[in-house]
Amino acid sequence: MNSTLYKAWLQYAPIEDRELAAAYSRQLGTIVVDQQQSRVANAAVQELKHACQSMLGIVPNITSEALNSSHLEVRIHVGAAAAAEGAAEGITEAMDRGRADTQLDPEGFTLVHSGQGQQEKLVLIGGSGKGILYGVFHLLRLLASHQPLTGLKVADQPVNRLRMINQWDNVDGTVERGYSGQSIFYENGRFTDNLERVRDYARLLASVGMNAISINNVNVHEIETRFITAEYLPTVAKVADIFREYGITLYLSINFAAPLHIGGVSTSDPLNEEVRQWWKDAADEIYDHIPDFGGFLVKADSEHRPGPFAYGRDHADGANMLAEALEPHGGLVIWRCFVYNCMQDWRDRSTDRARAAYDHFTPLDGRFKDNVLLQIKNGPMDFQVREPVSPLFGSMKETNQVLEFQVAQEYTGQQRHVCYLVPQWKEVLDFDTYADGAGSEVKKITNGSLHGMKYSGIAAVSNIGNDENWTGHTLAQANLYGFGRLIWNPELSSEGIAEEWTRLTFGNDESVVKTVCRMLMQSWPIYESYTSPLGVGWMITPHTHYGPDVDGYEYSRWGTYHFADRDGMGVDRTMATGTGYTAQYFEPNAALYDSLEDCPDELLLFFHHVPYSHMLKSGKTVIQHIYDTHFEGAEAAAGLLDAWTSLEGKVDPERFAQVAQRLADQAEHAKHWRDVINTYFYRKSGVPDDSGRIIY
Ligand code: GCW
Repeated sequence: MNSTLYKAWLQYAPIEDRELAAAYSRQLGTIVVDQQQSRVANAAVQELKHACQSMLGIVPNITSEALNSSHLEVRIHVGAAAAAEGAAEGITEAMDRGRADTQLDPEGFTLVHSGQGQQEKLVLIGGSGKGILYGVFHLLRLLASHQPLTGLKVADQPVNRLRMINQWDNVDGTVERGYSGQSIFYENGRFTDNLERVRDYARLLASVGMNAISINNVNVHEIETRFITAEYLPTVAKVADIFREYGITLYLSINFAAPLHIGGVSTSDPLNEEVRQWWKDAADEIYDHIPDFGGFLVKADSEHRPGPFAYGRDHADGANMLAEALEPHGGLVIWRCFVYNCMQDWRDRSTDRARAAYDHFTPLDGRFKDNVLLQIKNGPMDFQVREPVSPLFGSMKETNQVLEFQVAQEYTGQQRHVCYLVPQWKEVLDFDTYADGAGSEVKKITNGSLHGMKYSGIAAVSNIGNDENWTGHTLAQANLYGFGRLIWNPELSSEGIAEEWTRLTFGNDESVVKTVCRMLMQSWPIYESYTSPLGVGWMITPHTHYGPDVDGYEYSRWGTYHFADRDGMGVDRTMATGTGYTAQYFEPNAALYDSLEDCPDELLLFFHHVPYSHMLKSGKTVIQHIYDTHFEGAEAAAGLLDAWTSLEGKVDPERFAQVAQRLADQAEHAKHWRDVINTYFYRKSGVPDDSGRIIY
């Protein structure tokens, strides 16, 4: 496929500016590669070659001979100081960033320009083939956004070690919480024969620095349980090989009850010797096929999935058993903390789903093996449009932690509404947990620095499928792009990432760049304003999670309540009168959230039950806030369509029409949200709107 929709941010659009194109052609016309290139570095050079053909109309000459005329030199330099080698001027200075010192990280690179005229030289040095790969994509970003290479002096390396994407793809071809068509990996109960699209996905992921993928849903069904057996491993190995070429390590989600279901063992008890041996044999078999296999992603004792609880064991017992099997091969166990009681009675006020992960896991701190990482969702509930940060971050000082985001917009408009999530993720990463006093931000936990952890990182649920544009909504591509870029370096700004993506995706017309960036930056606040107010969450249609249904989950067993009655709404999670959830935070966060006066407005109803007349810091009552934000939000959604419409003729017709259609649907659906929410709360409270607008 060759459409603009398909190419996403790897458009490699021809560069019309002749002078610029001539300079790039001179600088990149010859590529000198050193003799012992790695396979990943080769893939990078091929990408560069392909991009040069597309952007500049030239086919770079690739050689291993040293040259005196202008060229790009690409080489790997393992371990030792690049500066000491005198490889490129000014390198030490350029490397003075992030975790960098004069040692070149295996995933890091330096890219330095020197000389002029026919003697120009660009030198790209990677700490390994992966460094070269990331360096090439950096270079290509510069080209696509028309930035000069002259005087360039870059040194970069990822801040987070594990940068992972989780596919929730099922072998029947469906994708759990997928909003972009069917799986690109599977169809009709088997792996797809055409892996070209998987290769292009690997390119997209690598281009933003991702280095790990799990390729099947965490809810592991019957056939998928067998992926770790000789029956499927040769095929899994083929997929692993494609990702390997782009520096991406493959993981599988496993079924904790596999020994029982497919192993002929009568139990899956993690302390049973036969079970332990079964997992060891399974691991040996996997590594015979995939020597660099990453490890297992595990959802256990969660939403009816099997786990150690069935045998009276705890999650450390379960995770450690798997870790022991993977350990001799260098594999990791990524164990999810999304564990809660999903069979709660709404009348039971003592059980609080928000408390669950912390209550389950903090007592186990220090008991997990070195190669176990706990994967924790960003918030204590489930990827709502607004939630506080999970209090588990920083609370387990002897346990490797991975943060889990959801790029798929399950609760944020399902890629039918535009909702650029990078600003939300940035708030999470910048959140100060105070685990070790001020300055204990979540980003220092994901990069391992706060507690000196061996393994750590960030994962996210993917938003792609086999729709031509990958993500259903073309603007949702920005979330996948943004996830990769932000976790490479959490110091990047949301605006900066939006701008990069827009230039790469739609070109450099300044009015397009400005308009699209503004739309993206407005989109999360807009979505929040016409959906669920003040951090209360949910209020969506059960199961599908799309569209408003205020009481949809109110009397159900999922633990997701707003407790609205005629007097007020919100969940009391305070220490004195509520569930005590606020006490799971370190001070001063605990006191901040616990206090009705100090709790930030946007999270008020997450932490407190208040009357509709409660005055917010904004100077409005809760009920008036609900009315105002819903009227304004629906209007702002219509404004997004207007903004996009102004770009007609500046964006290619295919993508213009695709986005216009989605924005039109969003504007309509936002009105629906507005009316359902306003009517509900008007009927409940009996309080009229100050401005006398129509509420049905
Ligand atoms: O968000 C909820 C989803 C489930 C999902 C679960 C999880 C994969 O609604 O579809 O299951 O979270 O994260 O495990």
